Amino acid sequence: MPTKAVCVLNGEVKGTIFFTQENGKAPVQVTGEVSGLKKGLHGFHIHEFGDNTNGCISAGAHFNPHGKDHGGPTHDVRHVGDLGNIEAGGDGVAKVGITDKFISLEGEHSIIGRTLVVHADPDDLGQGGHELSKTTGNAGARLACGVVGITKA
Ligand SMILES: [Cu+2]
Ligand SMILES: [Zn+2]
Repeated sequence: MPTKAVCVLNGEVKGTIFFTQENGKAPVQVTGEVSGLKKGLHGFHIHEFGDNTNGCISAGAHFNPHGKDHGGPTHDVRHVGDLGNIEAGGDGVAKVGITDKFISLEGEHSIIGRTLVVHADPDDLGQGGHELSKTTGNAGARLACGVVGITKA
């Protein structure tokens, strides 16, 4: 069973993100860097499909095996794939350091073979009052994406 995974983000911005989990148990540590971003917050999610045949759009909606509303990473009601936001500084670089208890590298919450997406706009964590808040966090366009794959432990 995988304890380490990696995702290379390609698109209008670039990045490499690493996932580490001990013994298939929560949490998963998410680390790495994304560059070329506009300063500020950018939605960061696992989407359902590991399909990039038509670019990031083919990745489908947020990974949501339990049919919940969109939310923030610390909320009880959220999509499994809701990792919140990453924040870029004035240099356009976001350093990622997330610890998440919902995603996994095995079992029914496994993100292996699914797509990580970084968005143009902030994720409002379900609380923005926009018609898209409860489905996507109104995070806007998909700037870059990549499939999460198993790597050497
Ligand atoms: Cu997304
Ligand atoms: Zn979501």
